[in-house]
Amino acid sequence: MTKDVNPARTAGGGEDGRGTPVGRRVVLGMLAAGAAGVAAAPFLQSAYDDTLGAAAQKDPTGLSGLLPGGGFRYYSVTGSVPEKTARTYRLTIDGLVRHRTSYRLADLRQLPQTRLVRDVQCVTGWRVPGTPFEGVRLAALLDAAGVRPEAKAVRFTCFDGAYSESLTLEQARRDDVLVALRMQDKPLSHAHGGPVRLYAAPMYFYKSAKWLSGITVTDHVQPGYWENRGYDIDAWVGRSNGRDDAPTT
Ligand SMILES: Nc1nc2c(c(=O)[nH]1)N[C@H]1C(S)=C(S)[C@@H](COP(=O)(O)O)O[C@H]1N2
Ligand SMILES: [Mo]
Repeated sequence: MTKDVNPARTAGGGEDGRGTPVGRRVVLGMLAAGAAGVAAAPFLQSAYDDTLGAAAQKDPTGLSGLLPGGGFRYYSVTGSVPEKTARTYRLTIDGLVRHRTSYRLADLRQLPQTRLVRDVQCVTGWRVPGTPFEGVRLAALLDAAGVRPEAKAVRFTCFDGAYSESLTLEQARRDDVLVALRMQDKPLSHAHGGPVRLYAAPMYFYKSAKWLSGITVTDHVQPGYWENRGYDIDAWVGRSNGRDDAPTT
């Protein structure tokens, strides 16, 4: 088993905010500059790099303390995310399926629910042991949609308008991959990606796309947001380029 740090991760930037001016650094710049900072964010990023770098890596948004159930860090690659309610939320399943489907929250709640209790592991090192997640098996939604024979992968999109993730079809059909409606035995809060997020239990938490709005069945894996920035596509905990022994950032 190797734990090589992918060169792209350190040289090209990563979830821990080093390197390329993307993601959390941009968020930091926007927080520092307010709404007017959106267009100028890449510039502000470098300006704030040195002065706020250390603090940014501890808590890039300053919101961690607001999250219930200590130990979690709030992550969003965008500055703010609209809230969706049971009335406005939709999850669309499309692509290489026989039946394009749109679920409301109530529809998802009526399907059989699976509860898993596993450790949450972020690729930057923090971990939250024994966290219950509950929701519908992704495999059940794929079966209901009728996956076409040429399909190979699944792409996930989010109503934050920026994040995406991917799984192979084989991974997506595992029984420990959920379209999660509950976390820690409560409805998923907005901060944790509610009302619905992906939960890919055996993989680093960046696979678990928050604010899930689209599931598209595809004929090849389309790398997700962090994967385009150097993280492994197959994000098995302990077997990919995440450092599960890394100090908490
Ligand atoms: N839409 C979206 N999903 C996302 C992210 C994000 O920035 N946007 N960050 C990922 C990462 S890196 C982690 S560690 C977890 C954090 O989940 P939390 O905010 O509930 O702790 O969400 C993952 N899913
Ligand atoms: Mo993460």
